[in-house]
Amino acid sequence: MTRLPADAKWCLDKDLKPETTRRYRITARNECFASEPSAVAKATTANEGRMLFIEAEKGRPGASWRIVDDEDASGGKAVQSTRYPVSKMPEGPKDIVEIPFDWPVEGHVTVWVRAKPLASSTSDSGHLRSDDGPRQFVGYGNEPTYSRCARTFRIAAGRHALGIGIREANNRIDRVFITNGQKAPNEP
Ligand SMILES: [Ca+2]
Repeated sequence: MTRLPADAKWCLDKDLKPETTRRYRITARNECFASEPSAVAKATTANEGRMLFIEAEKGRPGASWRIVDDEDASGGKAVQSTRYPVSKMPEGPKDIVEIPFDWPVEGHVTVWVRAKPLASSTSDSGHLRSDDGPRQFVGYGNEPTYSRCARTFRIAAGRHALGIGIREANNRIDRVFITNGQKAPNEP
């Protein structure tokens, strides 16, 4: 039971779990009497979503990538592209960092890639794909600092492989964040 001031226009119910429906009824009271409870009002907290962080250097980098030390990267390491250019998602595995992951439910997932171009115009893009799906262009920002870009895929439940492809040399991929929720990652 929550008591509110007479002029209250709202009541915030904090610290609830995601995807939980709560039901509320309102009773107005004065010093002597209480009204009948109102009809039930329902509210459901948002789907926070599943979240998965994977270090790019823990994936399977093809021969056109190398693992580099980077103090700005999560885990102190990233993968850096070395081959330039390819205009399409490469056919073979050498130009791809393959990142396997398990996903328990069918549906849309947003994949956030934390990446850094070492030069603003010649290393600021790449490719991303899910399993054997179509490649998607990803821009890695204009500054030589880490930022995140996102693409959305629809996947089945089960084992998957995210493919990060080379489009330009000398960009660094630090980490990926996979979620079916609405939230962007709140950590590197
Ligand atoms: Ca990393």
